[in-house]
Amino acid sequence: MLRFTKSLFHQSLSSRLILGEEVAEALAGNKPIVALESTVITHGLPSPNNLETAKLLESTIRKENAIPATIALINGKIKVGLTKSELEMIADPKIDAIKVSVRDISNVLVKKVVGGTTVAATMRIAHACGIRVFATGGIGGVHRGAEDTFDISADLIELGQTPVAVVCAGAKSILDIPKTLEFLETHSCNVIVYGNDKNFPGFFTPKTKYFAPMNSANLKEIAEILALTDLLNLQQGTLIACPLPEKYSAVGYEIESVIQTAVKECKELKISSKEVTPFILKRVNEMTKGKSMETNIALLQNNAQIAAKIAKHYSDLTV
Ligand code: PSU
Repeated sequence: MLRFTKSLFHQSLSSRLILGEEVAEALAGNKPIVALESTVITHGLPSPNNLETAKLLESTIRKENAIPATIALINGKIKVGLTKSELEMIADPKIDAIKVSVRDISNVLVKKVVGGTTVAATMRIAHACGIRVFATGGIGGVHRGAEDTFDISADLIELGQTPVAVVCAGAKSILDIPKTLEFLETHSCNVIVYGNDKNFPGFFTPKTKYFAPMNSANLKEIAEILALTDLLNLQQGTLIACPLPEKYSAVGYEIESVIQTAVKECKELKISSKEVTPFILKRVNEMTKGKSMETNIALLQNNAQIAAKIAKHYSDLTV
């Protein structure tokens, strides 16, 4: 639901929104497709790990016989399904990409610069193209202290209104998880934990003490929920929260304590708004000597694989 006006749509949407060849073919043939965001490449991971991870996620999705569609803004165009050289370009720190949420899409297009799309912007663009499933690491949420700062990610607004399934590992404990879940509930986002219990995952930790309303260990059942959401025209996002695989969980709990230090530093340095998440990710990675990044990459890959399986079930159900 990119809300271009009608005249703008006729004049230039097709020249602004460029589908990669494979993505266009997959959409036409109702083949499984998984959207991927690009803020994680431009701002979430350091170079060269960012490019390696972007390629790894695409190949993980292909192994499951689905088509990856990495989304980014490049020189005035919205690109859905990047070429190898476009992927390399956005991953290059010299490009100095902008972090693009929905608010920023038009600005970055007019300026003809490079933008890494957040969960919110990626959802909006994926939906405009007809892509139902999207894989990422973690979502933005309600920041701690939001009662004073009002710092709430636009990801949550989008999750309330755009019918795209976001497969993630929950939200980091840099966020206020109970408030994030409350906000999602208020905005009618359907939150499902993948697995045998309802504990919402905390990104580096497989379980928090907070609960989602629903869990399912059956990916076909999750795809059925998506298809039913379409049928009933519910216009809501679905957040599919996948706990970090068990073998990484010990490290996950260790990283968790470091996060608390990084949050404190962030406050002391008065870092705010969209700079908060990139700052904390960088500091946590430094303090854990790269362990947080390894875990981050492992969970991104896990989510991409699960998303591809859901996309496959969904395309089987909607032929
Ligand atoms: N959480 C992570 N890594 C990330 C992000 C979140 O662990 O890279 C990115 C995602 O793109 C998410 C965005 O959509 O940060 C949220 O930013 P903000 O809180 O400024 O809306």
